[in-house]
Amino acid sequence: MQQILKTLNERKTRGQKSLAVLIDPDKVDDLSSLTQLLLVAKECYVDFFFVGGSLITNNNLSQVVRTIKGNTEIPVVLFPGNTMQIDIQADAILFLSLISGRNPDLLIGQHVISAPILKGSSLEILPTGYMLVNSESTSAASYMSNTRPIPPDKDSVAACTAMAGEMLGLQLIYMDAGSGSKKTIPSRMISKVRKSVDLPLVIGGGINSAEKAKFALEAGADMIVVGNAIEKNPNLLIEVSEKIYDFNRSLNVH
Ligand code: 1GP
Repeated sequence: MQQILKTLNERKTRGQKSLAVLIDPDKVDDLSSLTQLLLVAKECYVDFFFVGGSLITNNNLSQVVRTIKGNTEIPVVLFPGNTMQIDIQADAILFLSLISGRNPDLLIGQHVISAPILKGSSLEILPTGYMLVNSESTSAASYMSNTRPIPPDKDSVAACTAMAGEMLGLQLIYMDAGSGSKKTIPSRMISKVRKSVDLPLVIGGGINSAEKAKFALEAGADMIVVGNAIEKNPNLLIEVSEKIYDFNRSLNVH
């Protein structure tokens, strides 16, 4: 059953915002700091954990997923950098089609490889139009994907890309400035994409303050993803989740 997708669509209809915390297994050096973060997350309004990264050089994806599942009820969504980042203990997987790029392997190739494993699993599949937006063509995601991101001033390109993704049947649009990016996705571009498609819109990359989270939410993000900055400052999780809470409280749906 497409429970997460259903939830996201219902929330979008109500204008309710969601927060996803990204855990990059490559940056989890010791599980005690992860457990600490999970304690904070349980007290905050965290809706999802995204787990994944451009490159996982250690072997602890499975352990990270198990630790989250063992300590919280918050759903775990895989955000895989490649087909090796599949763990069936998770609840769902972003089945990413990198529609901002022109690398066939990331538009269909990796999907073919992972399809039989995913089909045989109980993971909820979330078909996602993934769009990299960045002025630096040297971000880890751009380099690893061998694609050029959409330039941040090309709002129409972003809107048409999202529209095409929607027409192809994708169920979510995820616009990402890249982990740790100095610049977030411009509000103007978020608004333009928001007006162009009816799908839930996920925004991430470089959100390192409550203020930036607020801008993305006001511009039309249904969900924001915060990773890098929380690794550096776990208190930020409290501040960002308060912004989500404020938004949702004004709708009377928190
Ligand atoms: C990166 O969108 C995610 O793919 C989150 O970005 O790590 O910069 O928060 P940050």
